[in-house]
Amino acid sequence: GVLGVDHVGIAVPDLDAAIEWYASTLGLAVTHEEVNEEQGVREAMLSAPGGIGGAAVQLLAPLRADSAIGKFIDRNGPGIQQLAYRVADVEAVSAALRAKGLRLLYDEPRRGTAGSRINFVHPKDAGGVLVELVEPAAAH
Ligand code: CMX
Repeated sequence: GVLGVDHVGIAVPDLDAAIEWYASTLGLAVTHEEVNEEQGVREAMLSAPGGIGGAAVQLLAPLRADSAIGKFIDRNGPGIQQLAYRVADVEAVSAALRAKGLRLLYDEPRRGTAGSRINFVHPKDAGGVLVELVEPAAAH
């Protein structure tokens, strides 16, 4: 099942500018940064140094205008784009949600941050929230 909230994903037009804003305004520091070509994003994970170790903030900047983040910013402007839950087994949770009639975006998990395996529930089947399921690489 779901283990907890892994991160909140925020769509930003410019990753470097957003990283600087979160550092200077809220004191958050980057713990991981990568480019995911398949998802069409440049992304960074942030957390509070010496903090409570809760969910991370994920900044997502589009690599292309026709990517999920590019389209999201086009339609809504920058803002919260997704809520990601950590799971131990993404296939098992995806199957359980499909059995409840929810639409999963992918038939098979795809590669997410840091080698994790991910899938998404369509926001129209989750109360208007794009829900990501994340199985961390270490758990597999
Ligand atoms: N949160 C809430 N609602 C959203 C949404 C979001 N992020 N994105 C779209 N919607 C809503 C739209 O407002 C629209 O609603 P209305 O019909 O009422 O206007 C509806 O969903 C559109 O749905 P759609 O036509 O099926 O799909 P879109 O072309 O808008 O794409 C989605 C939406 C979720 C399928 C697409 O963004 C997607 O495939 N996302 C998964 C991948 C992703 O987000 N990657 C980036 C992050 C990568 C990572 O985390 O590693």
